[in-house]
Amino acid sequence: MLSAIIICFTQVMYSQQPTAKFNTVEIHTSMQCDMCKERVEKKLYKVKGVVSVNVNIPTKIVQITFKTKQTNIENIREAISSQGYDADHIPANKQAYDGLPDCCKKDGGH
Ligand SMILES: [Cu+2]
Repeated sequence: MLSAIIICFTQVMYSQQPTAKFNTVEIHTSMQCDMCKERVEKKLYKVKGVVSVNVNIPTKIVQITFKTKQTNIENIREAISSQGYDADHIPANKQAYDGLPDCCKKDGGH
């Protein structure tokens, strides 16, 4: 009886594996501060399929885990760009960038 339950459980695990594929990527951005971090995190968590977002401001790298069936890295880069930040080879959306506070811009008033 117990072994039957174990076999059943194992089969469920195996049958679910192909549908749940995740990918973790790192994207280089032009984020400057914690405000940028919040802005980008908020946006990325709205992207369907994104399961985790990890922003590192000192390195400006965002680590994102997503479901490969629901989204892809290009989509995610576009989402970052739409908030006014460069994402790897995709430049920041100009309108969004112009709307950022000065401290969040690349030359940041420094
Ligand atoms: Cu900022």
